[in-house]
Amino acid sequence: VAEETPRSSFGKATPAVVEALRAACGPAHVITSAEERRPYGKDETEDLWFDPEVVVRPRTTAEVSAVMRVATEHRVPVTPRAGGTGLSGGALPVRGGIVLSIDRMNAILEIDRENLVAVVEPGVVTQKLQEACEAVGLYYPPDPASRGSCTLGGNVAENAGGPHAAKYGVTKDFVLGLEAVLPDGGVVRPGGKLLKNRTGYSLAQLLVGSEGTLAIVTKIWLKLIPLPRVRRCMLVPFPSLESAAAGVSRIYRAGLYPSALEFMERNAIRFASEHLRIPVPGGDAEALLLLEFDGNREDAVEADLERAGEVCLEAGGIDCLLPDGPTKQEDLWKVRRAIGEAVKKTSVYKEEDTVVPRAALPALVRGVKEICGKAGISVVCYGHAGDGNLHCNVLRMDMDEKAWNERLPGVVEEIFRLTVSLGGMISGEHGIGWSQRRYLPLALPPEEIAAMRAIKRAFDPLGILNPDKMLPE
Ligand code: LAC
Ligand code: ZN
Repeated sequence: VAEETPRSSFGKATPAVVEALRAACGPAHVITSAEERRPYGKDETEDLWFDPEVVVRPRTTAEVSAVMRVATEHRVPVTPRAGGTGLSGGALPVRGGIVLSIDRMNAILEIDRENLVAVVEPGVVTQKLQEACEAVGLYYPPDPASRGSCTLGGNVAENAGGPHAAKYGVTKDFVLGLEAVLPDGGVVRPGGKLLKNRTGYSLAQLLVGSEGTLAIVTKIWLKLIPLPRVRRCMLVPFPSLESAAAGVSRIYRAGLYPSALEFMERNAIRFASEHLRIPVPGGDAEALLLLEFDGNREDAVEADLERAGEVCLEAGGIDCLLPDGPTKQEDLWKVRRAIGEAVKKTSVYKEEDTVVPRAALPALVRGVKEICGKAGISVVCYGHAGDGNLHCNVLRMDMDEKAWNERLPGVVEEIFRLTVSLGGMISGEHGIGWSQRRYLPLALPPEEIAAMRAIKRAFDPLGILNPDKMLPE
Protein backbone atom coordinates (compact mmCIF):
# COMPACT_ATOMS: atom_id res chain seq x y z
CA VAL A 1 0.00 0.00 0.00
CA ALA A 2 1.45 3.31 -1.10
CA GLU A 3 2.25 5.97 1.42
CA GLU A 4 0.75 9.42 1.12
CA THR A 5 2.66 11.63 -1.27
CA PRO A 6 5.21 13.35 0.97
CA ARG A 7 4.53 17.06 1.41
CA SER A 8 7.98 17.96 0.13
CA SER A 9 7.41 16.30 -3.23
CA PHE A 10 4.69 18.79 -4.24
CA GLY A 11 5.60 21.85 -6.28
CA LYS A 12 4.46 25.41 -5.59
CA ALA A 13 2.51 27.79 -7.81
CA THR A 14 5.70 29.61 -8.84
CA PRO A 15 5.64 32.56 -11.27
CA ALA A 16 6.47 30.08 -14.06
CA VAL A 17 3.44 27.95 -13.13
CA VAL A 18 1.16 30.99 -12.98
CA GLU A 19 2.43 32.09 -16.40
CA ALA A 20 1.71 28.64 -17.83
CA LEU A 21 -1.80 28.69 -16.30
CA ARG A 22 -2.43 32.10 -17.89
CA ALA A 23 -1.44 30.64 -21.23
CA ALA A 24 -3.79 27.70 -20.59
CA CYS A 25 -6.96 29.61 -19.57
CA GLY A 26 -6.41 33.22 -20.55
CA PRO A 27 -4.97 35.77 -18.08
CA ALA A 28 -8.42 37.06 -17.05
CA HIS A 29 -9.31 33.65 -15.63
CA VAL A 30 -6.32 33.13 -13.37
CA ILE A 31 -6.76 34.66 -9.90
CA THR A 32 -3.72 35.40 -7.79
CA SER A 33 -4.64 38.28 -5.45
CA ALA A 34 -5.11 37.24 -1.82
CA GLU A 35 -8.48 38.94 -1.57
CA GLU A 36 -9.96 37.33 -4.66
CA ARG A 37 -8.57 33.92 -3.73
CA ARG A 38 -10.18 34.00 -0.31
CA PRO A 39 -13.69 32.69 -1.20
CA TYR A 40 -12.13 29.70 -2.99
CA GLY A 41 -10.55 28.47 0.25
CA LYS A 42 -13.78 27.32 1.87
CA ASP A 43 -16.91 25.30 1.28
CA GLU A 44 -19.90 24.76 3.61
CA THR A 45 -18.01 22.42 5.94
CA GLU A 46 -18.01 24.01 9.37
CA ASP A 47 -15.72 27.06 9.35
CA LEU A 48 -12.71 25.47 7.65
CA TRP A 49 -10.59 27.58 5.33
CA PHE A 50 -7.29 26.99 3.46
CA ASP A 51 -5.59 29.50 1.21
CA PRO A 52 -5.12 28.37 -2.39
CA GLU A 53 -1.99 29.73 -4.07
CA VAL A 54 -3.80 30.35 -7.33
CA VAL A 55 -7.32 29.89 -8.74
CA VAL A 56 -8.08 29.01 -12.38
CA ARG A 57 -11.48 29.21 -14.06
CA PRO A 58 -11.26 27.26 -17.34
CA ARG A 59 -14.14 27.39 -19.84
CA THR A 60 -13.50 24.26 -21.92
CA THR A 61 -12.40 20.68 -21.56
CA ALA A 62 -9.26 21.54 -23.53
CA GLU A 63 -8.45 24.27 -20.99
CA VAL A 64 -8.98 21.90 -18.05
CA SER A 65 -6.68 19.48 -19.80
CA ALA A 66 -4.05 22.18 -20.31
CA VAL A 67 -4.22 23.13 -16.60
CA MET A 68 -3.71 19.50 -15.59
CA ARG A 69 -0.69 19.20 -17.89
CA VAL A 70 0.86 22.23 -16.18
CA ALA A 71 0.05 20.76 -12.75
CA THR A 72 1.55 17.40 -13.70
CA GLU A 73 4.71 18.95 -15.12
CA HIS A 74 5.31 21.00 -11.96
CA ARG A 75 3.69 18.53 -9.53
CA VAL A 76 1.39 21.19 -8.15
CA PRO A 77 -1.66 19.90 -6.23
CA VAL A 78 -5.05 20.68 -7.80
CA THR A 79 -8.33 20.94 -5.90
CA PRO A 80 -11.38 20.81 -8.18
CA ARG A 81 -14.24 23.05 -7.12
CA ALA A 82 -17.89 23.14 -8.21
CA GLY A 83 -20.64 24.97 -6.24
CA GLY A 84 -18.66 24.98 -2.99
CA THR A 85 -21.64 23.71 -0.98
CA GLY A 86 -20.03 20.44 0.15
CA LEU A 87 -20.25 19.26 3.75
CA SER A 88 -17.15 17.07 4.05
CA GLY A 89 -14.48 19.50 2.88
CA GLY A 90 -14.00 17.95 -0.57
CA ALA A 91 -13.32 21.35 -2.17
CA LEU A 92 -10.90 22.62 0.47
CA PRO A 93 -7.42 23.32 -0.95
CA VAL A 94 -5.73 21.74 2.07
CA ARG A 95 -2.30 21.77 0.41
CA GLY A 96 -2.58 25.16 -1.25
CA GLY A 97 -1.71 24.77 -4.91
CA ILE A 98 -4.27 25.32 -7.66
CA VAL A 99 -8.02 25.56 -7.15
CA LEU A 100 -9.68 24.60 -10.43
CA SER A 101 -13.16 26.11 -10.44
CA ILE A 102 -15.60 24.84 -13.09
CA ASP A 103 -18.07 27.69 -12.50
CA ARG A 104 -17.69 29.03 -16.06
CA MET A 105 -18.52 25.63 -17.56
CA ASN A 106 -22.22 26.13 -16.94
CA ALA A 107 -24.17 25.39 -20.10
CA ILE A 108 -27.09 23.01 -20.45
CA LEU A 109 -25.99 21.57 -23.78
CA GLU A 110 -29.06 19.54 -24.62
CA ILE A 111 -32.32 18.20 -23.28
CA ASP A 112 -33.01 15.27 -25.58
CA ARG A 113 -36.74 14.60 -25.39
CA GLU A 114 -36.61 11.44 -27.49
CA ASN A 115 -33.96 9.67 -25.51
CA LEU A 116 -34.82 11.36 -22.18
CA VAL A 117 -31.24 12.44 -21.61
CA ALA A 118 -29.80 15.79 -20.53
CA VAL A 119 -26.25 16.70 -21.53
CA VAL A 120 -24.76 19.34 -19.25
CA GLU A 121 -21.55 21.00 -18.23
CA PRO A 122 -20.51 20.49 -14.60
CA GLY A 123 -21.14 24.09 -13.48
CA VAL A 124 -24.91 23.98 -14.14
CA VAL A 125 -26.83 24.69 -10.93
CA THR A 126 -28.93 21.62 -10.12
CA GLN A 127 -32.18 23.55 -9.76
CA LYS A 128 -31.60 25.25 -13.15
CA LEU A 129 -31.54 21.85 -14.85
CA GLN A 130 -34.60 20.75 -12.90
CA GLU A 131 -36.52 23.83 -14.03
CA ALA A 132 -35.43 23.43 -17.64
CA CYS A 133 -36.61 19.81 -17.52
CA GLU A 134 -39.92 20.67 -15.88
CA ALA A 135 -40.61 23.23 -18.61
CA VAL A 136 -40.74 20.36 -21.12
CA GLY A 137 -42.53 17.85 -18.87
CA LEU A 138 -39.41 16.00 -17.71
CA TYR A 139 -37.90 15.38 -14.30
CA TYR A 140 -34.38 15.13 -12.86
CA PRO A 141 -35.07 13.96 -9.29
CA PRO A 142 -31.80 14.22 -7.25
CA ASP A 143 -32.33 17.31 -5.11
CA PRO A 144 -29.76 18.07 -2.41
CA ALA A 145 -30.99 20.70 0.05
CA SER A 146 -28.58 23.14 -1.63
CA ARG A 147 -30.07 22.55 -5.10
CA GLY A 148 -30.38 26.33 -5.64
CA SER A 149 -26.60 26.80 -5.47
CA CYS A 150 -24.89 23.42 -5.79
CA THR A 151 -23.92 22.27 -9.27
CA LEU A 152 -24.20 18.99 -11.15
CA GLY A 153 -20.43 18.51 -11.28
CA GLY A 154 -20.28 18.63 -7.49
CA ASN A 155 -23.33 16.36 -7.27
CA VAL A 156 -21.51 13.81 -9.44
CA ALA A 157 -18.28 14.13 -7.44
CA GLU A 158 -20.14 13.55 -4.17
CA ASN A 159 -22.86 11.23 -5.48
CA ALA A 160 -25.33 13.63 -3.89
CA GLY A 161 -28.74 12.55 -2.66
CA GLY A 162 -31.58 14.60 -1.22
CA PRO A 163 -35.19 13.98 -0.15
CA HIS A 164 -36.39 12.43 -3.41
CA ALA A 165 -33.70 9.75 -3.34
CA ALA A 166 -36.21 7.83 -1.22
CA LYS A 167 -38.14 6.90 -4.38
CA TYR A 168 -35.85 7.77 -7.27
CA GLY A 169 -32.30 7.12 -6.07
CA VAL A 170 -29.18 9.27 -5.84
CA THR A 171 -27.02 10.97 -8.49
CA LYS A 172 -25.32 7.73 -9.58
CA ASP A 173 -28.69 6.32 -10.58
CA PHE A 174 -29.02 9.08 -13.18
CA VAL A 175 -25.49 9.30 -14.58
CA LEU A 176 -25.34 7.60 -17.97
CA GLY A 177 -22.03 9.00 -19.11
CA LEU A 178 -19.23 11.39 -18.28
CA GLU A 179 -16.43 13.25 -19.92
CA ALA A 180 -13.53 13.72 -17.52
CA VAL A 181 -9.95 14.98 -17.53
CA LEU A 182 -7.38 12.72 -15.89
CA PRO A 183 -4.57 14.11 -13.71
CA ASP A 184 -2.10 13.93 -16.63
CA GLY A 185 -4.46 15.91 -18.89
CA GLY A 186 -5.82 12.90 -20.83
CA VAL A 187 -9.56 12.88 -21.54
CA VAL A 188 -11.94 9.92 -21.07
CA ARG A 189 -15.61 9.71 -22.17
CA PRO A 190 -17.20 6.59 -20.64
CA GLY A 191 -20.89 5.99 -21.40
CA GLY A 192 -23.21 8.48 -23.10
CA LYS A 193 -26.82 8.41 -24.24
CA LEU A 194 -27.01 4.73 -23.39
CA LEU A 195 -29.44 3.23 -20.91
CA LYS A 196 -27.42 0.05 -20.92
CA ASN A 197 -23.71 -0.39 -21.43
CA ARG A 198 -21.71 -3.47 -20.51
CA THR A 199 -18.54 -2.61 -22.36
CA GLY A 200 -15.57 -2.86 -20.01
CA TYR A 201 -15.39 -1.56 -16.44
CA SER A 202 -18.07 0.99 -15.52
CA LEU A 203 -15.65 3.91 -15.45
CA ALA A 204 -18.37 6.54 -15.28
CA GLN A 205 -19.85 4.91 -12.18
CA LEU A 206 -16.41 4.68 -10.59
CA LEU A 207 -15.93 8.41 -11.03
CA VAL A 208 -19.33 9.19 -9.48
CA GLY A 209 -18.69 9.74 -5.78
CA SER A 210 -14.90 9.77 -6.18
CA GLU A 211 -14.83 13.28 -4.69
CA GLY A 212 -12.58 14.78 -7.33
CA THR A 213 -9.71 12.47 -6.42
CA LEU A 214 -9.52 10.56 -9.72
CA ALA A 215 -10.50 12.93 -12.52
CA ILE A 216 -12.23 16.24 -13.21
CA VAL A 217 -15.70 15.89 -14.71
CA THR A 218 -16.21 18.22 -17.67
CA LYS A 219 -19.46 16.94 -19.21
CA ILE A 220 -22.34 14.83 -17.89
CA TRP A 221 -25.04 12.71 -19.56
CA LEU A 222 -28.02 12.39 -17.19
CA LYS A 223 -31.07 10.18 -17.39
CA LEU A 224 -34.42 11.99 -17.19
CA ILE A 225 -37.88 10.64 -16.48
CA PRO A 226 -41.36 12.00 -17.21
CA LEU A 227 -42.47 14.63 -14.70
CA PRO A 228 -45.12 13.29 -12.31
CA ARG A 229 -48.14 15.57 -12.67
CA VAL A 230 -49.34 15.38 -9.06
CA ARG A 231 -47.32 15.86 -5.87
CA ARG A 232 -48.82 16.03 -2.38
CA CYS A 233 -47.25 16.12 1.03
CA MET A 234 -48.29 15.68 4.63
CA LEU A 235 -46.72 16.50 7.97
CA VAL A 236 -47.18 14.08 10.86
CA PRO A 237 -46.14 15.10 14.39
CA PHE A 238 -45.12 12.31 16.77
CA PRO A 239 -44.80 12.33 20.56
CA SER A 240 -41.27 10.84 20.54
CA LEU A 241 -38.26 10.54 18.27
CA GLU A 242 -38.45 6.79 18.36
CA SER A 243 -42.14 6.55 17.50
CA ALA A 244 -41.53 8.78 14.47
CA ALA A 245 -38.56 6.70 13.39
CA ALA A 246 -40.52 3.49 13.91
CA GLY A 247 -43.39 4.89 11.80
CA VAL A 248 -41.04 4.88 8.82
CA SER A 249 -40.73 1.11 8.40
CA ARG A 250 -44.46 0.70 8.98
CA ILE A 251 -45.15 2.89 5.97
CA TYR A 252 -43.09 0.60 3.74
CA ARG A 253 -44.53 -2.52 5.34
CA ALA A 254 -47.97 -1.23 4.36
CA GLY A 255 -46.89 -1.38 0.71
CA LEU A 256 -46.55 2.38 0.33
CA TYR A 257 -43.66 3.98 -1.55
CA PRO A 258 -43.41 7.72 -0.80
CA SER A 259 -41.53 10.05 -3.14
CA ALA A 260 -39.98 11.57 -0.01
CA LEU A 261 -40.00 10.60 3.65
CA GLU A 262 -38.16 13.00 5.90
CA PHE A 263 -37.54 12.91 9.64
CA MET A 264 -37.04 16.05 11.70
CA GLU A 265 -36.75 16.47 15.40
CA ARG A 266 -38.37 19.46 17.04
CA ASN A 267 -35.29 21.66 17.25
CA ALA A 268 -34.36 21.05 13.62
CA ILE A 269 -37.70 22.31 12.39
CA ARG A 270 -37.81 25.11 14.98
CA PHE A 271 -34.38 26.49 14.01
CA ALA A 272 -35.32 26.48 10.32
CA SER A 273 -38.79 27.88 10.81
CA GLU A 274 -37.41 30.76 12.90
CA HIS A 275 -34.54 31.31 10.48
CA LEU A 276 -36.92 31.71 7.51
CA ARG A 277 -39.78 33.22 9.56
CA ILE A 278 -42.13 30.66 8.06
CA PRO A 279 -44.36 29.09 10.73
CA VAL A 280 -44.72 25.31 10.65
CA PRO A 281 -47.69 23.55 12.28
CA GLY A 282 -47.06 20.70 14.68
CA GLY A 283 -43.69 22.14 15.64
CA ASP A 284 -44.24 21.46 19.36
CA ALA A 285 -44.14 17.70 18.93
CA GLU A 286 -40.89 15.84 19.69
CA ALA A 287 -40.47 14.81 16.05
CA LEU A 288 -42.16 15.08 12.68
CA LEU A 289 -42.31 13.03 9.53
CA LEU A 290 -42.72 14.85 6.25
CA LEU A 291 -44.17 12.52 3.62
CA GLU A 292 -44.71 13.13 -0.04
CA PHE A 293 -46.38 11.03 -2.71
CA ASP A 294 -46.33 11.72 -6.43
CA GLY A 295 -47.90 10.26 -9.55
CA ASN A 296 -50.03 11.16 -12.53
CA ARG A 297 -53.50 10.69 -11.07
CA GLU A 298 -54.83 12.90 -8.33
CA ASP A 299 -57.10 10.21 -6.86
CA ALA A 300 -54.29 7.64 -6.69
CA VAL A 301 -51.90 10.06 -4.97
CA GLU A 302 -54.61 11.15 -2.51
CA ALA A 303 -55.40 7.52 -1.72
CA ASP A 304 -51.74 6.80 -0.92
CA LEU A 305 -51.58 9.87 1.27
CA GLU A 306 -54.71 8.84 3.14
CA ARG A 307 -53.47 5.31 3.70
CA ALA A 308 -50.09 6.67 4.89
CA GLY A 309 -51.96 8.93 7.31
CA GLU A 310 -53.79 5.93 8.79
CA VAL A 311 -50.53 4.00 9.15
CA CYS A 312 -48.85 6.96 10.88
CA LEU A 313 -51.74 7.36 13.33
CA GLU A 314 -51.55 3.63 14.12
CA ALA A 315 -47.83 4.11 14.73
CA GLY A 316 -48.55 6.81 17.32
CA GLY A 317 -48.71 9.91 15.10
CA ILE A 318 -50.62 12.76 16.73
CA ASP A 319 -52.21 14.28 13.66
CA CYS A 320 -52.02 14.40 9.85
CA LEU A 321 -51.44 17.96 8.68
CA LEU A 322 -52.07 18.65 5.02
CA PRO A 323 -50.66 21.89 3.63
CA ASP A 324 -53.36 24.00 2.11
CA GLY A 325 -52.32 24.39 -1.55
CA PRO A 326 -49.04 24.45 -3.48
CA THR A 327 -47.63 27.57 -1.78
CA LYS A 328 -47.94 26.10 1.71
CA GLN A 329 -46.50 22.85 0.38
CA GLU A 330 -43.51 24.68 -1.09
CA ASP A 331 -43.08 26.61 2.20
CA LEU A 332 -42.79 23.32 4.04
CA TRP A 333 -40.05 22.18 1.69
CA LYS A 334 -38.29 25.54 2.01
CA VAL A 335 -38.19 25.09 5.78
CA ARG A 336 -36.99 21.51 5.41
CA ARG A 337 -34.19 22.53 3.02
CA ALA A 338 -33.08 25.34 5.34
CA ILE A 339 -32.43 23.11 8.37
CA GLY A 340 -28.70 22.64 7.68
CA GLU A 341 -28.14 26.36 7.23
CA ALA A 342 -30.26 27.24 10.27
CA VAL A 343 -28.40 24.79 12.51
CA LYS A 344 -25.12 26.28 11.33
CA LYS A 345 -26.31 29.76 12.39
CA THR A 346 -27.29 28.47 15.81
CA SER A 347 -23.97 27.17 17.08
CA VAL A 348 -20.50 25.87 16.33
CA TYR A 349 -21.24 22.35 15.20
CA LYS A 350 -19.98 19.09 13.73
CA GLU A 351 -22.08 17.46 11.06
CA GLU A 352 -22.39 13.69 10.79
CA ASP A 353 -24.15 11.91 7.94
CA THR A 354 -24.92 8.44 9.27
CA VAL A 355 -26.79 5.85 7.23
CA VAL A 356 -28.22 2.53 8.39
CA PRO A 357 -30.65 -0.03 7.00
CA ARG A 358 -33.99 1.79 7.21
CA ALA A 359 -35.40 -0.51 9.89
CA ALA A 360 -32.46 0.30 12.20
CA LEU A 361 -33.33 4.01 12.28
CA PRO A 362 -35.09 3.96 15.69
CA ALA A 363 -32.06 2.26 17.29
CA LEU A 364 -29.73 4.80 15.67
CA VAL A 365 -31.76 7.80 16.83
CA ARG A 366 -31.99 6.44 20.38
CA GLY A 367 -28.27 5.59 20.47
CA VAL A 368 -27.12 8.97 19.13
CA LYS A 369 -29.20 10.77 21.76
CA GLU A 370 -27.79 8.53 24.52
CA ILE A 371 -24.18 9.01 23.42
CA CYS A 372 -24.52 12.80 23.28
CA GLY A 373 -26.59 12.93 26.49
CA LYS A 374 -23.88 11.08 28.40
CA ALA A 375 -21.25 13.53 27.14
CA GLY A 376 -23.45 16.52 27.99
CA ILE A 377 -23.44 17.63 24.33
CA SER A 378 -26.48 18.79 22.34
CA VAL A 379 -27.37 17.06 19.10
CA VAL A 380 -30.08 17.77 16.60
CA CYS A 381 -31.14 14.99 14.24
CA TYR A 382 -32.98 15.13 10.94
CA GLY A 383 -32.68 13.55 7.56
CA HIS A 384 -33.89 11.23 4.89
CA ALA A 385 -35.69 8.61 6.95
CA GLY A 386 -36.87 6.73 3.89
CA ASP A 387 -33.21 6.05 3.10
CA GLY A 388 -32.17 5.34 6.70
CA ASN A 389 -29.97 8.45 6.34
CA LEU A 390 -29.78 10.49 9.54
CA HIS A 391 -27.94 13.82 9.72
CA CYS A 392 -26.71 14.28 13.29
CA ASN A 393 -25.59 17.82 14.03
CA VAL A 394 -23.58 17.85 17.23
CA LEU A 395 -23.80 21.38 18.66
CA ARG A 396 -21.41 23.21 20.94
CA MET A 397 -24.06 25.75 22.07
CA ASP A 398 -22.68 27.40 25.26
CA MET A 399 -20.25 24.63 26.18
CA ASP A 400 -16.75 26.05 26.73
CA GLU A 401 -14.35 25.49 23.89
CA LYS A 402 -11.93 23.34 25.84
CA ALA A 403 -14.59 20.85 26.95
CA TRP A 404 -16.00 20.77 23.41
CA ASN A 405 -12.63 20.02 21.85
CA GLU A 406 -11.96 17.32 24.43
CA ARG A 407 -15.29 15.54 24.14
CA LEU A 408 -16.19 15.90 20.47
CA PRO A 409 -13.81 13.31 18.93
CA GLY A 410 -14.95 10.63 21.37
CA VAL A 411 -18.61 11.41 20.69
CA VAL A 412 -18.12 11.27 16.92
CA GLU A 413 -16.27 7.99 17.19
CA GLU A 414 -18.99 6.48 19.38
CA ILE A 415 -21.70 7.59 16.94
CA PHE A 416 -19.80 6.00 14.07
CA ARG A 417 -19.16 2.76 15.98
CA LEU A 418 -22.85 2.54 16.77
CA THR A 419 -23.75 3.22 13.13
CA VAL A 420 -21.42 0.48 11.89
CA SER A 421 -22.70 -1.97 14.54
CA LEU A 422 -26.20 -1.42 13.13
CA GLY A 423 -24.99 -2.41 9.65
CA GLY A 424 -24.52 1.21 8.59
CA MET A 425 -21.85 3.49 7.12
CA ILE A 426 -20.37 6.81 8.21
CA SER A 427 -21.63 8.83 5.24
CA GLY A 428 -24.84 8.40 3.27
CA GLU A 429 -24.57 11.40 0.95
CA HIS A 430 -22.12 14.08 2.16
CA GLY A 431 -18.94 12.12 1.46
CA ILE A 432 -15.71 11.58 3.38
CA GLY A 433 -13.56 14.40 1.99
CA TRP A 434 -11.25 16.08 4.43
CA SER A 435 -13.35 16.13 7.56
CA GLN A 436 -14.19 12.41 7.88
CA ARG A 437 -11.17 10.69 6.35
CA ARG A 438 -9.63 9.79 9.67
CA TYR A 439 -12.76 7.79 10.50
CA LEU A 440 -12.75 5.69 7.33
CA PRO A 441 -10.99 2.73 9.00
CA LEU A 442 -13.89 2.52 11.47
CA ALA A 443 -16.20 1.70 8.58
CA LEU A 444 -14.07 -0.13 6.01
CA PRO A 445 -11.75 -3.14 6.36
CA PRO A 446 -8.05 -2.71 5.40
CA GLU A 447 -8.53 -4.76 2.22
CA GLU A 448 -11.12 -2.33 0.91
CA ILE A 449 -9.05 0.71 1.76
CA ALA A 450 -6.06 -0.93 0.03
CA ALA A 451 -8.15 -1.54 -3.11
CA MET A 452 -9.22 2.11 -3.06
CA ARG A 453 -5.61 3.28 -2.71
CA ALA A 454 -4.67 1.12 -5.70
CA ILE A 455 -7.44 2.75 -7.76
CA LYS A 456 -6.25 6.20 -6.71
CA ARG A 457 -2.68 5.30 -7.72
CA ALA A 458 -3.79 3.99 -11.10
CA PHE A 459 -5.53 7.26 -11.95
CA ASP A 460 -3.21 9.65 -10.18
CA PRO A 461 0.29 8.22 -9.71
CA LEU A 462 1.71 11.59 -8.63
CA GLY A 463 -1.08 12.13 -6.10
CA ILE A 464 -1.69 15.70 -7.29
CA LEU A 465 -5.47 15.57 -7.70
CA ASN A 466 -7.36 16.60 -4.55
CA PRO A 467 -4.71 15.28 -2.16
CA ASP A 468 -5.55 14.35 1.44
CA LYS A 469 -9.18 13.62 0.66
CA MET A 470 -11.29 10.55 1.32
CA LEU A 471 -8.50 8.03 1.97
CA PRO A 472 -6.97 8.21 5.46
CA GLU A 473 -3.35 9.21 6.10
C1 LAC B 1 -29.95 18.11 4.11
C2 LAC B 1 -28.52 18.23 3.73
C3 LAC B 1 -27.70 18.78 4.83
O1 LAC B 1 -30.51 17.03 4.01
O2 LAC B 1 -28.02 17.00 3.31
O3 LAC B 1 -30.54 19.13 4.49
ZN1 ZN C 1 -29.42 15.45 3.40
